[in-house]
Amino acid sequence: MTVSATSDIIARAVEVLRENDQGAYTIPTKGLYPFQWNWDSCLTALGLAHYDEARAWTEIETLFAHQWPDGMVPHIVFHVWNDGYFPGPEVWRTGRPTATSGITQPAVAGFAARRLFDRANDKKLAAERARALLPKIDAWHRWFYENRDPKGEGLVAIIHPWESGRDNSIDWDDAFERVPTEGVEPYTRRDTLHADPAHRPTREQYDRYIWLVQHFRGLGWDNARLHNASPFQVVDPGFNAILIRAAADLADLAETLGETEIAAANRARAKKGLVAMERLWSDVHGQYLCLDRITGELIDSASVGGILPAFAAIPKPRAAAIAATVERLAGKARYVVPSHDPGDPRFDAKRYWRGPVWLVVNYMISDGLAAAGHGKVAQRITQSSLDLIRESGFAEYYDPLTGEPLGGGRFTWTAAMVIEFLR
Ligand code: 9WN
Repeated sequence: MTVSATSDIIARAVEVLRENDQGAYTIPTKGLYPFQWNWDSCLTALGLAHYDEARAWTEIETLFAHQWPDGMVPHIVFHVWNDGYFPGPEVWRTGRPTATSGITQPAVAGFAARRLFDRANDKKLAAERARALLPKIDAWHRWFYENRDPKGEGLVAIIHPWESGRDNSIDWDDAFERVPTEGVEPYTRRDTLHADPAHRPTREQYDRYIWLVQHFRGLGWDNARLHNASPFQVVDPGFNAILIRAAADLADLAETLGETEIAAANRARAKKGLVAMERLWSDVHGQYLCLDRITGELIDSASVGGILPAFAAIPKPRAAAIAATVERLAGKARYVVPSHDPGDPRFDAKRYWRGPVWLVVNYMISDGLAAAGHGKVAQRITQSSLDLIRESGFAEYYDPLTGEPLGGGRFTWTAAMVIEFLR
């Protein structure tokens, strides 16, 4: 790409970020998602840092200002009233001073904080802001292992598909069958007003999402009880790998800042998690798989959640096998990395997390593969991502076969990732 083409795309990406900036936090996109989302914000901070380092730190600080007393960082913060999204605060009813949801999302904050710090031009500012965030991110990591790994196995479970960030992935289908739909209070979806219903989760899936919310609400959002009381407990390799990478990054950052206790605790979490991840490996698929904690069985579903662990310091042969898997996928889809293997009959090129390409996931996979020495495959992922932007703009997700833009438009984290890819 020429220098002027690159600076033109960056300028357009910055425009998207500014458009969705609410001052101290950024919304994912107007209309569809009018609040602050957890992992969106942390990844968005990387894009913000490109033109305003202080504002980038604020993005993560605002999220952590709404951390729960037990350490959990909620997946949505409802800063201001807006009836454009369902389920809103009146459904969650978590009783927080500023309304929040009651579940969490992938723990990218530790990774983002370290990356912001490493790249900072203003090291004094970065050290100050990072030092204040360290104990908060550490408390979140501790929360995960205390509340979502009750037997101390080194792997945490999600108790709601929304926690994974990959809402309607094929990974959840079988486990989701156990979630009833009786007693779900009547509701009206808002997402289908903003995006094509054929590209969104189904009505039946929404019933189950809401059943779980009502169930947890009935337990007073007491995290000490929710894991064991949930009919849905899935150990997702992508989710765990992000937490492991974040723990390792937080350990490095803490060491640099002389916070040795935080460093040691996170180093230990990452080490234990990496060993435990081996249980999720599948030679047949050349990637990791989810584990259904209730049945104790691996879930036969080759989704991008099992490729995402390239983001963590997994063993070299595992990274090599994942690189080969991505190359294999590149033979089946014009744009990588599809969120599900197109060879699987359950693959759906346009429906949200059942096939489409998402740039945030591409970013994490290519970052990990590059670090593991698979620069060519990482480059291929970057190229696909940039081709999608050039051809289809800053969409929420894209059809991996045609490149068609899908879901919400003018999307914040897509724009932030483009800035990252072009660095
Ligand atoms: C539920 C905001 C979020 C992302 C998720 C994505 C989608 C929400 C929804 O949008 O989820 O959290 O209502 O569909 O799946 O990854 O964080 O962009």
